[in-house]
Amino acid sequence: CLTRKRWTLENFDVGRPLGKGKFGNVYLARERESKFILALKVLFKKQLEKAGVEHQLRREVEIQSHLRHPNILRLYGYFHDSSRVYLILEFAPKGELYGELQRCGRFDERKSATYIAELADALQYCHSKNVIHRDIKPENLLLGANGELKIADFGWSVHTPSSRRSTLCGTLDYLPPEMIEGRTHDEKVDLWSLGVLIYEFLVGKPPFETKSHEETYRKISRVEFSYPDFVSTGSRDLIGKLLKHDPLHRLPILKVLSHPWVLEHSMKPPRQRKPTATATEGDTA
Ligand code: AK3
Repeated sequence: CLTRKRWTLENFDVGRPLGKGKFGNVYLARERESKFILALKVLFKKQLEKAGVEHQLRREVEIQSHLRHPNILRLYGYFHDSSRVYLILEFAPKGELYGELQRCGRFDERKSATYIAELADALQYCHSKNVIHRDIKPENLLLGANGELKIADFGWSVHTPSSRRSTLCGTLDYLPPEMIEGRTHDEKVDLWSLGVLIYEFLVGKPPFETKSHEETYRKISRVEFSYPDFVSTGSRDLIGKLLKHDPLHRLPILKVLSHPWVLEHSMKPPRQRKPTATATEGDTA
């Protein structure tokens, strides 16, 4: 049982590092008593204080404790010692989607549409609980044992609506106009990021990527991007309907799930379908 118990580092055997981050690394770990395999993210209190993000971490833990979805990485709990905070996380055996994209260069339509369907399903669930992730990008997407997508790192997530202007650190590539311009925003920011991701899966790089922050900023606020020839009409239609400057004009998340390009190429079976009398295990037809 990973809940209602006080954890300390003594409870875990810590193994190899799985990844490095700005505030600390994540390690493979095993709970000694149950032998349960998990991931342990170590964050340094000094660095969290210096960056003034302790409230975000508290919010992440609070938000994550209410989320249960096959495509959202579980955060089981946390503990701390004098210098560090530890997040007890579900282990994603196939690692970061970012790494897979680097290896492949870009994904075919089948793989892209499958990931997008999983992502849209998870986001639809988050939005139904008034949670927006706000930091959807390949680095924050992990892969489960069967290659299924898992959204991770809710460190930037909030309850809607939000007008918070926390300092934007890192890349602007996945952020919508209303966020880079510091306006109020809602769950429709994740729709924009979804559009950026479909493009990146299919092309191998995000649509507004440039060498400079300023140039990327300008391209985002003008929604200035183009498609290589090999990008299909169907995927262009979906990307175009998500990368709209006005958040109200973006395709709603449920319509992403039922978009013809997603339905045609996704390998993910539609959810919430009950088995019928004619579709049982023995059937081969
Ligand atoms: C396999 N990798 C919040 C703040 C600052 C599981 C950080 C694997 C992995 C894995 C977070 C996170 C994360 C999940 C994924 C960890 F204060 N939740 S990171 C790489 N490979 N399996 N997990 N990686 C703050 F601003 F809020 C810094 C966070 N939060 O990092 N949360």
